[in-house]
Amino acid sequence: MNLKKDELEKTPVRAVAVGVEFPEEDTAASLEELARLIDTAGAECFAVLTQSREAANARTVIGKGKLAELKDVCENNGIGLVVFDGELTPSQIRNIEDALDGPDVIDRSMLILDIFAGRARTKEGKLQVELAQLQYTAPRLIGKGKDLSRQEGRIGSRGPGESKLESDKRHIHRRMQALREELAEVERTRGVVRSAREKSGIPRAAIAGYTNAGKSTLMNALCGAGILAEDKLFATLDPTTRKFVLPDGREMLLTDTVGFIRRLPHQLISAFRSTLDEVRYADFIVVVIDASDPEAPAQTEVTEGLLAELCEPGKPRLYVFNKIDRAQGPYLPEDDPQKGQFFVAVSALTGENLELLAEKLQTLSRLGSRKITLYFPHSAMSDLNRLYRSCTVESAEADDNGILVSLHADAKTAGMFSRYRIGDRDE
Ligand SMILES: Nc1nc2c(ncn2[C@@H]2O[C@H](COP(=O)(O)OP(=O)(O)OP(=O)(O)O)[C@@H](O)[C@H]2O)c(=O)[nH]1
Ligand SMILES: [Mg+2]
Repeated sequence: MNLKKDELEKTPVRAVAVGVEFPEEDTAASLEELARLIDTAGAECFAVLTQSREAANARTVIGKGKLAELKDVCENNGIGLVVFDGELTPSQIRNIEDALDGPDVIDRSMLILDIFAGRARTKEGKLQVELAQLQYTAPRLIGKGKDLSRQEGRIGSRGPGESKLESDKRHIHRRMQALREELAEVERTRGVVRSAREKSGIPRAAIAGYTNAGKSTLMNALCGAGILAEDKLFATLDPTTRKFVLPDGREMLLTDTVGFIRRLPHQLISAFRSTLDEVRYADFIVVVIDASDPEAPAQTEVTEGLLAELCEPGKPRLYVFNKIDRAQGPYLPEDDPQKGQFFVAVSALTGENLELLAEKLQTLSRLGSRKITLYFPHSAMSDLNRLYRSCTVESAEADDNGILVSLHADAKTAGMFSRYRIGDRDE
């Protein structure tokens, strides 16, 4: 593993991933993912170190022997960063840093927060990431504060350390409050846009799924959205909404969202609330799955777990098994309209089966809608114009006294024009 000196000089930050294998837990996939996260953060994952244990060592997570081995690896290979897969307490970080005497020590959550910080582009994204980072840091500072306050009464215990800590804490809490207020403002704007969309009656779907599943690529293929899609984790942080024209000519809105991952720090979920609300307010969800990844079942489980936190149960879903250009034809369950579950296998990259996907989007966008027939007398032309602006009228016939139209409408639109209604039937 020893590298020549000139090779060392070329490499910026070299990292080691460390994981503890507890009995009956599959840590291999999680560690592989950690290595990719390190790469995404701009460092190089030089080695992965694991130790099988019944339980974590309270002081240093891994045992003495393993820690010595880690120190060796670090010293011999110019390692600047050590990332633990599990969450570390502040005192564990201190203990491990003391033992290694050199590299920075962080945990998976801190790494994810760092990636988000580097990727946020919009004002909202930046505010959300900063809030998440402070939410992660604040209790840790408070934790240290407690350690110190226990020493109260001892001579010299009220040193500059503690008062600096107190002022840090106050500063952090003030900043968090300011961020929450700014975010509330952004959320209000988002709410206004959302309610305008709601009034328009256009069906809306959110594209959700594990990071790197191909959500943005799919969105680009469908809507020509020009969103950055790349082979990196968390390429997308800020949601983008675009129109998609369904095969029957009607329009719907698709929103590309931030990707999910195992053990996403909950501070990020709460800070990204307004972004993730796109999922809550969508009429249905397009769940993109990387069918070429052997981890797909576990990733789908993580996605479903997060979706359950974010929106009401039973919201209809279209499961898109993506990347079939490099996967063995995935097993595709039958559509179940009763449960609101639909399935399709596509390649967002080659465009294979995207027409079929569009048909399914059409079916889903009509769920809960019914065909209605309305008759507008000539005196009600302004209402008819309003209808034309918000819905796609499927047929129209004029007679001497007015115009007869039929269309697919959801309950809200049907209610809005109910006085012109002359009959309808369920789809
Ligand atoms: N072979 C193949 N690669 C694909 C397909 N769809 C997407 N990819 C690749 O998968 C990688 C991730 O794609 P993205 O669209 O950025 O994935 P995402 O789900 O938006 O990822 P995040 O925004 O990071 O959550 C890119 O390198 C894409 O080119 C596909 O159908 N086939
Ligand atoms: Mg994306």
